Amino acid sequence: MTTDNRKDELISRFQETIKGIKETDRIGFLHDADADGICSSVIAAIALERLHHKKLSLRLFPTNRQVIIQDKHIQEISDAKIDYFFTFDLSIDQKPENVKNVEAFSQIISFDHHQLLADLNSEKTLFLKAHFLYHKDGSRYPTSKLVYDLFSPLVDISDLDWISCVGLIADAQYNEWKEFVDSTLRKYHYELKEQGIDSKLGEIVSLITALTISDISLVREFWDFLLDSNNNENRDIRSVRKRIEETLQSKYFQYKEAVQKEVNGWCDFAKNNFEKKEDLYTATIRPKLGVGSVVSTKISFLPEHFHHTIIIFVDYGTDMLSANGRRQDCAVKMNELFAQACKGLENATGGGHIPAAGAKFMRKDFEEFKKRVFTLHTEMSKK
Ligand SMILES: [Mn+2]
Repeated sequence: MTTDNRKDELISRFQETIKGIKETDRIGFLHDADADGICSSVIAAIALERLHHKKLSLRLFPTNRQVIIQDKHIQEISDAKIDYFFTFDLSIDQKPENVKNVEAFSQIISFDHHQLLADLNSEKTLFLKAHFLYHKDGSRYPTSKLVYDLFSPLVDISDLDWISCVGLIADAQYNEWKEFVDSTLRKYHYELKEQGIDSKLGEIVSLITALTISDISLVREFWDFLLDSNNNENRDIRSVRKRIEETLQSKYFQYKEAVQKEVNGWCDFAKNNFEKKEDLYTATIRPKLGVGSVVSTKISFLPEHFHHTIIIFVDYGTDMLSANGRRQDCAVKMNELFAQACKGLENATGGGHIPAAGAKFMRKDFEEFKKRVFTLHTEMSKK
Protein backbone atom coordinates (compact mmCIF):
# COMPACT_ATOMS: atom_id res chain seq x y z
CA MET A 1 0.00 0.00 0.00
CA THR A 2 1.10 3.53 -0.71
CA THR A 3 1.37 5.76 2.25
CA ASP A 4 2.86 9.24 2.04
CA ASN A 5 5.54 8.28 4.55
CA ARG A 6 6.56 5.22 2.61
CA LYS A 7 6.68 7.18 -0.62
CA ASP A 8 8.76 10.02 0.86
CA GLU A 9 11.13 7.56 2.46
CA LEU A 10 11.73 5.72 -0.84
CA ILE A 11 12.20 8.95 -2.79
CA SER A 12 14.74 10.34 -0.36
CA ARG A 13 16.58 7.02 -0.28
CA PHE A 14 16.63 7.06 -4.08
CA GLN A 15 18.06 10.59 -4.17
CA GLU A 16 20.74 9.78 -1.59
CA THR A 17 21.70 6.61 -3.44
CA ILE A 18 22.06 8.36 -6.80
CA LYS A 19 24.00 11.27 -5.30
CA GLY A 20 26.25 8.78 -3.53
CA ILE A 21 27.53 7.16 -6.73
CA LYS A 22 31.28 7.78 -6.95
CA GLU A 23 33.58 8.22 -9.92
CA THR A 24 35.13 4.79 -9.49
CA ASP A 25 31.78 2.98 -9.18
CA ARG A 26 30.67 0.70 -11.97
CA ILE A 27 27.07 0.76 -13.16
CA GLY A 28 25.15 -2.10 -14.75
CA PHE A 29 21.67 -2.17 -16.31
CA LEU A 30 19.19 -4.96 -16.98
CA HIS A 31 16.10 -3.73 -18.83
CA ASP A 32 13.09 -5.39 -20.32
CA ALA A 33 13.31 -5.71 -24.10
CA ASP A 34 10.00 -3.93 -24.75
CA ALA A 35 9.33 -0.24 -25.40
CA ASP A 36 8.74 0.63 -21.72
CA GLY A 37 11.92 -1.19 -20.68
CA ILE A 38 13.97 0.44 -23.44
CA CYS A 39 12.61 3.96 -22.88
CA SER A 40 12.92 3.89 -19.09
CA SER A 41 16.51 2.64 -19.18
CA VAL A 42 17.60 5.13 -21.84
CA ILE A 43 16.18 7.97 -19.71
CA ALA A 44 18.08 6.70 -16.66
CA ALA A 45 21.33 6.22 -18.59
CA ILE A 46 21.20 9.80 -19.88
CA ALA A 47 20.26 11.13 -16.43
CA LEU A 48 23.21 9.31 -14.84
CA GLU A 49 25.57 10.54 -17.52
CA ARG A 50 24.45 14.12 -17.02
CA LEU A 51 24.80 13.78 -13.25
CA HIS A 52 28.02 11.80 -12.98
CA HIS A 53 29.60 11.90 -16.47
CA LYS A 54 29.62 8.13 -16.38
CA LYS A 55 28.93 5.51 -18.99
CA LEU A 56 27.47 2.08 -18.23
CA SER A 57 29.87 -0.79 -17.63
CA LEU A 58 27.30 -3.45 -18.45
CA ARG A 59 23.92 -3.54 -20.16
CA LEU A 60 21.77 -6.63 -20.35
CA PHE A 61 18.30 -7.40 -21.62
CA PRO A 62 16.42 -10.69 -21.85
CA THR A 63 16.09 -12.26 -25.29
CA ASN A 64 13.65 -14.86 -24.00
CA ARG A 65 10.84 -12.71 -22.59
CA GLN A 66 11.76 -13.61 -19.00
CA VAL A 67 11.17 -10.59 -16.80
CA ILE A 68 13.44 -11.54 -13.89
CA ILE A 69 17.14 -11.53 -12.98
CA GLN A 70 18.06 -14.83 -14.64
CA ASP A 71 20.64 -17.29 -13.30
CA LYS A 72 23.04 -16.53 -16.17
CA HIS A 73 22.97 -12.81 -15.38
CA ILE A 74 24.46 -13.25 -11.91
CA GLN A 75 27.91 -14.27 -13.17
CA GLU A 76 27.88 -11.50 -15.77
CA ILE A 77 27.12 -8.89 -13.13
CA SER A 78 29.82 -10.28 -10.87
CA ASP A 79 32.42 -10.51 -13.68
CA ALA A 80 31.75 -6.90 -14.67
CA LYS A 81 32.44 -5.87 -11.03
CA ILE A 82 29.25 -3.87 -10.87
CA ASP A 83 28.69 -1.68 -7.80
CA TYR A 84 25.22 -0.39 -8.70
CA PHE A 85 22.93 -2.71 -10.60
CA PHE A 86 19.73 -1.17 -12.00
CA THR A 87 16.73 -3.11 -13.32
CA PHE A 88 13.93 -1.63 -15.44
CA ASP A 89 10.41 -2.92 -16.01
CA LEU A 90 11.28 -6.38 -14.74
CA SER A 91 9.37 -8.14 -12.02
CA ILE A 92 12.42 -9.25 -10.10
CA ASP A 93 10.22 -10.18 -7.13
CA GLN A 94 9.20 -13.27 -9.16
CA LYS A 95 12.64 -14.69 -8.35
CA PRO A 96 13.79 -13.13 -5.07
CA GLU A 97 16.63 -15.64 -4.55
CA ASN A 98 18.50 -14.14 -7.51
CA VAL A 99 18.08 -10.68 -6.01
CA LYS A 100 19.79 -12.01 -2.87
CA ASN A 101 22.57 -13.49 -5.03
CA VAL A 102 23.29 -10.12 -6.63
CA GLU A 103 23.07 -8.34 -3.26
CA ALA A 104 26.18 -10.29 -2.24
CA PHE A 105 28.33 -8.00 -4.40
CA SER A 106 26.25 -5.04 -5.60
CA GLN A 107 23.65 -2.49 -4.64
CA ILE A 108 20.39 -2.95 -6.55
CA ILE A 109 18.03 -0.23 -7.70
CA SER A 110 14.87 -1.63 -9.29
CA PHE A 111 12.14 0.31 -11.11
CA ASP A 112 8.98 -1.58 -11.96
CA HIS A 113 5.20 -1.52 -12.13
CA HIS A 114 4.35 -5.21 -12.58
CA GLN A 115 2.17 -6.89 -9.98
CA LEU A 116 3.65 -6.57 -6.49
CA LEU A 117 4.64 -10.03 -5.24
CA ALA A 118 7.07 -9.26 -2.42
CA ASP A 119 8.67 -6.22 -0.86
CA LEU A 120 12.36 -6.63 -1.67
CA ASN A 121 13.55 -3.45 0.04
CA SER A 122 16.65 -4.19 2.11
CA GLU A 123 19.94 -2.59 3.00
CA LYS A 124 21.32 -3.53 -0.44
CA THR A 125 18.16 -3.25 -2.54
CA LEU A 126 16.11 -0.17 -3.30
CA PHE A 127 12.89 -1.61 -4.66
CA LEU A 128 11.04 1.22 -6.42
CA LYS A 129 7.83 -0.58 -7.22
CA ALA A 130 5.21 1.78 -8.63
CA HIS A 131 2.73 0.47 -6.07
CA PHE A 132 4.70 2.19 -3.29
CA LEU A 133 4.96 5.47 -5.19
CA TYR A 134 1.59 6.00 -6.85
CA HIS A 135 -1.59 6.71 -4.93
CA LYS A 136 -3.65 4.97 -7.63
CA ASP A 137 -3.24 1.52 -9.22
CA GLY A 138 0.54 1.01 -9.47
CA SER A 139 0.31 -0.99 -12.67
CA ARG A 140 -0.88 2.20 -14.36
CA TYR A 141 2.41 3.92 -13.59
CA PRO A 142 4.71 2.61 -16.35
CA THR A 143 8.43 2.39 -15.68
CA SER A 144 9.26 5.13 -18.20
CA LYS A 145 7.11 7.63 -16.31
CA LEU A 146 8.33 6.39 -12.92
CA VAL A 147 11.99 6.81 -13.90
CA TYR A 148 11.33 10.21 -15.48
CA ASP A 149 9.57 11.45 -12.34
CA LEU A 150 12.23 10.11 -9.98
CA PHE A 151 15.21 11.58 -11.85
CA SER A 152 13.60 14.92 -12.77
CA PRO A 153 14.22 16.60 -9.38
CA LEU A 154 17.91 15.61 -9.57
CA VAL A 155 18.87 16.66 -13.10
CA ASP A 156 17.36 18.45 -16.10
CA ILE A 157 15.91 15.76 -18.32
CA SER A 158 12.94 17.80 -19.54
CA ASP A 159 14.05 17.12 -23.13
CA LEU A 160 13.44 13.41 -22.52
CA ASP A 161 9.74 13.88 -21.70
CA TRP A 162 8.78 12.45 -25.10
CA ILE A 163 10.70 9.22 -24.42
CA SER A 164 8.74 8.83 -21.20
CA CYS A 165 5.53 9.29 -23.23
CA VAL A 166 6.59 6.62 -25.74
CA GLY A 167 7.10 4.10 -22.93
CA LEU A 168 3.80 4.78 -21.24
CA ILE A 169 1.82 4.77 -24.48
CA ALA A 170 3.39 1.39 -25.23
CA ASP A 171 2.03 0.10 -21.92
CA ALA A 172 -1.44 1.37 -22.88
CA GLN A 173 -1.50 4.11 -20.21
CA TYR A 174 -2.23 7.14 -22.39
CA ASN A 175 -5.58 7.71 -20.69
CA GLU A 176 -3.98 7.65 -17.24
CA TRP A 177 -1.35 10.25 -18.23
CA LYS A 178 -3.32 12.15 -20.87
CA GLU A 179 -2.34 15.61 -19.64
CA PHE A 180 1.36 14.80 -19.63
CA VAL A 181 1.27 13.22 -23.10
CA ASP A 182 -0.94 15.91 -24.62
CA SER A 183 1.22 18.72 -23.28
CA THR A 184 4.33 16.94 -24.59
CA LEU A 185 2.75 16.52 -28.03
CA ARG A 186 1.76 20.20 -28.02
CA LYS A 187 5.25 21.26 -26.91
CA TYR A 188 6.81 19.65 -30.00
CA HIS A 189 3.97 20.82 -32.26
CA TYR A 190 2.38 17.46 -32.90
CA GLU A 191 -1.30 16.79 -33.34
CA LEU A 192 -3.33 15.29 -30.46
CA LYS A 193 -5.24 12.09 -31.22
CA GLU A 194 -8.09 10.21 -29.59
CA GLN A 195 -5.71 7.31 -28.87
CA GLY A 196 -2.09 7.86 -27.85
CA ILE A 197 -0.96 5.13 -30.19
CA ASP A 198 -2.24 7.12 -33.19
CA SER A 199 -0.10 10.15 -32.33
CA LYS A 200 3.42 10.84 -33.62
CA LEU A 201 4.86 9.41 -30.40
CA GLY A 202 2.64 6.37 -30.86
CA GLU A 203 4.37 5.81 -34.20
CA ILE A 204 7.63 5.42 -32.32
CA VAL A 205 5.95 2.86 -30.06
CA SER A 206 5.02 0.87 -33.18
CA LEU A 207 8.56 1.21 -34.48
CA ILE A 208 10.10 -0.16 -31.27
CA THR A 209 7.53 -2.95 -31.05
CA ALA A 210 8.29 -3.87 -34.67
CA LEU A 211 12.00 -4.18 -33.86
CA THR A 212 11.39 -6.48 -30.91
CA ILE A 213 9.09 -8.59 -33.06
CA SER A 214 11.38 -8.75 -36.12
CA ASP A 215 14.69 -9.49 -34.42
CA ILE A 216 15.26 -9.13 -30.70
CA SER A 217 18.98 -8.49 -31.22
CA LEU A 218 18.08 -5.15 -32.86
CA VAL A 219 17.15 -3.93 -29.39
CA ARG A 220 20.84 -3.45 -28.49
CA GLU A 221 21.54 -1.38 -31.57
CA PHE A 222 18.38 0.71 -31.29
CA TRP A 223 19.00 1.40 -27.60
CA ASP A 224 22.45 2.83 -28.48
CA PHE A 225 20.90 4.88 -31.27
CA LEU A 226 18.30 6.33 -28.91
CA LEU A 227 20.93 7.11 -26.29
CA ASP A 228 23.33 8.76 -28.74
CA SER A 229 20.73 10.90 -30.44
CA ASN A 230 19.27 12.14 -27.15
CA ASN A 231 22.40 12.52 -25.06
CA ASN A 232 22.66 15.92 -26.57
CA GLU A 233 23.45 19.41 -25.35
CA ASN A 234 20.89 21.00 -27.67
CA ARG A 235 17.73 20.73 -25.65
CA ASP A 236 15.57 23.41 -27.24
CA ILE A 237 12.20 22.37 -28.66
CA ARG A 238 13.37 22.49 -32.28
CA SER A 239 16.34 20.25 -31.65
CA VAL A 240 14.31 17.74 -29.70
CA ARG A 241 11.65 17.64 -32.40
CA LYS A 242 14.44 16.90 -34.85
CA ARG A 243 15.52 13.93 -32.73
CA ILE A 244 11.96 12.57 -32.86
CA GLU A 245 11.81 12.98 -36.64
CA GLU A 246 15.22 11.35 -37.05
CA THR A 247 14.06 8.36 -35.04
CA LEU A 248 11.09 7.91 -37.35
CA GLN A 249 13.21 8.37 -40.47
CA SER A 250 15.94 6.03 -39.30
CA LYS A 251 16.66 2.69 -40.93
CA TYR A 252 14.46 1.10 -38.24
CA PHE A 253 11.36 2.37 -40.01
CA GLN A 254 11.39 -0.50 -42.55
CA TYR A 255 10.67 -3.00 -39.74
CA LYS A 256 7.66 -0.98 -38.70
CA GLU A 257 6.15 -1.23 -42.17
CA ALA A 258 6.64 -4.99 -42.48
CA VAL A 259 5.18 -5.70 -39.05
CA GLN A 260 2.29 -3.29 -39.60
CA LYS A 261 1.23 -5.29 -42.64
CA GLU A 262 1.26 -8.53 -40.68
CA VAL A 263 -0.62 -6.95 -37.76
CA ASN A 264 -3.34 -5.46 -39.94
CA GLY A 265 -3.87 -8.72 -41.79
CA TRP A 266 -4.34 -10.74 -38.60
CA CYS A 267 -6.53 -8.07 -36.98
CA ASP A 268 -8.90 -8.36 -39.93
CA PHE A 269 -8.75 -12.14 -39.76
CA ALA A 270 -9.54 -12.17 -36.01
CA LYS A 271 -12.43 -9.74 -36.36
CA ASN A 272 -13.98 -11.90 -39.07
CA ASN A 273 -13.54 -15.13 -37.11
CA PHE A 274 -14.48 -14.24 -33.55
CA GLU A 275 -15.93 -16.93 -31.31
CA LYS A 276 -18.20 -15.11 -28.86
CA LYS A 277 -19.76 -15.78 -25.49
CA GLU A 278 -21.33 -12.89 -23.57
CA ASP A 279 -18.72 -10.13 -23.75
CA LEU A 280 -15.81 -12.48 -24.43
CA TYR A 281 -14.39 -12.50 -27.97
CA THR A 282 -11.73 -15.01 -28.97
CA ALA A 283 -9.92 -15.95 -32.17
CA THR A 284 -6.94 -18.11 -33.12
CA ILE A 285 -4.29 -16.71 -35.42
CA ARG A 286 -1.21 -18.26 -37.08
CA PRO A 287 1.18 -15.38 -37.84
CA LYS A 288 4.74 -15.63 -39.18
CA LEU A 289 6.01 -12.79 -36.96
CA GLY A 290 5.37 -12.49 -33.21
CA VAL A 291 2.43 -10.12 -33.51
CA GLY A 292 -0.05 -11.82 -31.15
CA SER A 293 0.30 -9.26 -28.40
CA VAL A 294 0.00 -6.28 -30.76
CA VAL A 295 -3.03 -7.74 -32.52
CA SER A 296 -4.90 -8.24 -29.24
CA THR A 297 -4.01 -4.75 -27.99
CA LYS A 298 -5.06 -3.12 -31.23
CA ILE A 299 -8.46 -4.82 -31.34
CA SER A 300 -9.11 -4.16 -27.65
CA PHE A 301 -8.72 -0.42 -28.16
CA LEU A 302 -11.28 -0.23 -30.95
CA PRO A 303 -14.27 1.73 -29.60
CA GLU A 304 -16.65 -1.16 -30.31
CA HIS A 305 -14.51 -3.56 -28.25
CA PHE A 306 -13.45 -1.32 -25.38
CA HIS A 307 -15.90 -3.00 -22.98
CA HIS A 308 -15.20 -6.51 -24.28
CA THR A 309 -12.64 -9.11 -23.31
CA ILE A 310 -10.43 -9.89 -26.29
CA ILE A 311 -8.44 -13.11 -26.17
CA ILE A 312 -6.23 -13.99 -29.12
CA PHE A 313 -4.82 -17.51 -29.17
CA VAL A 314 -1.60 -17.66 -31.14
CA ASP A 315 -0.23 -20.70 -32.92
CA TYR A 316 3.32 -20.13 -34.18
CA GLY A 317 3.60 -23.75 -35.22
CA THR A 318 5.70 -24.78 -32.20
CA ASP A 319 4.91 -27.07 -29.23
CA MET A 320 3.76 -24.17 -27.10
CA LEU A 321 0.76 -21.99 -27.90
CA SER A 322 0.11 -18.62 -26.36
CA ALA A 323 -2.86 -16.50 -25.42
CA ASN A 324 -3.03 -12.71 -25.24
CA GLY A 325 -5.86 -11.29 -23.18
CA ARG A 326 -6.99 -7.69 -23.10
CA ARG A 327 -9.76 -5.98 -21.15
CA GLN A 328 -9.30 -2.23 -21.35
CA ASP A 329 -12.09 -1.28 -18.92
CA CYS A 330 -10.61 -3.73 -16.36
CA ALA A 331 -14.04 -5.30 -15.68
CA VAL A 332 -12.43 -8.77 -15.75
CA LYS A 333 -8.88 -9.31 -14.47
CA MET A 334 -6.83 -10.81 -17.29
CA ASN A 335 -3.87 -11.80 -15.10
CA GLU A 336 -6.11 -13.74 -12.70
CA LEU A 337 -8.05 -15.37 -15.51
CA PHE A 338 -4.87 -16.73 -17.10
CA ALA A 339 -3.22 -17.69 -13.80
CA GLN A 340 -6.28 -19.79 -12.97
CA ALA A 341 -6.65 -21.25 -16.44
CA CYS A 342 -3.05 -22.51 -16.28
CA LYS A 343 -3.46 -24.28 -12.95
CA GLY A 344 -2.32 -27.90 -13.12
CA LEU A 345 -1.58 -27.82 -16.86
CA GLU A 346 1.88 -29.11 -17.74
CA ASN A 347 4.43 -26.32 -18.43
CA ALA A 348 1.68 -23.69 -18.51
CA THR A 349 2.41 -20.16 -17.26
CA GLY A 350 0.14 -17.16 -17.19
CA GLY A 351 0.00 -13.68 -15.71
CA GLY A 352 0.69 -10.01 -16.30
CA HIS A 353 -1.40 -6.93 -15.70
CA ILE A 354 -5.14 -6.54 -15.01
CA PRO A 355 -6.02 -5.06 -18.44
CA ALA A 356 -3.34 -7.01 -20.35
CA ALA A 357 -1.97 -10.45 -19.67
CA GLY A 358 -0.55 -13.47 -21.44
CA ALA A 359 -0.30 -17.23 -21.09
CA LYS A 360 1.67 -20.08 -22.60
CA PHE A 361 0.55 -23.69 -22.64
CA MET A 362 1.24 -26.93 -24.50
CA ARG A 363 -0.41 -27.69 -27.82
CA LYS A 364 -2.04 -30.84 -26.39
CA ASP A 365 -3.84 -28.68 -23.79
CA PHE A 366 -5.27 -26.14 -26.23
CA GLU A 367 -8.88 -27.38 -26.09
CA GLU A 368 -8.81 -27.69 -22.29
CA PHE A 369 -7.26 -24.25 -21.87
CA LYS A 370 -9.83 -22.68 -24.14
CA LYS A 371 -12.70 -24.40 -22.32
CA ARG A 372 -11.38 -23.10 -18.99
CA VAL A 373 -11.07 -19.57 -20.35
CA PHE A 374 -14.74 -19.55 -21.35
CA THR A 375 -15.93 -20.98 -18.01
CA LEU A 376 -13.70 -18.76 -15.87
CA HIS A 377 -14.66 -15.68 -17.83
CA THR A 378 -18.36 -16.24 -17.14
CA GLU A 379 -17.65 -16.80 -13.43
CA MET A 380 -15.35 -13.78 -13.11
CA SER A 381 -17.80 -11.48 -14.92
CA LYS A 382 -20.44 -12.13 -12.25
CA LYS A 383 -18.22 -10.98 -9.39
MN1 LIG B 1 6.11 -1.70 -18.46
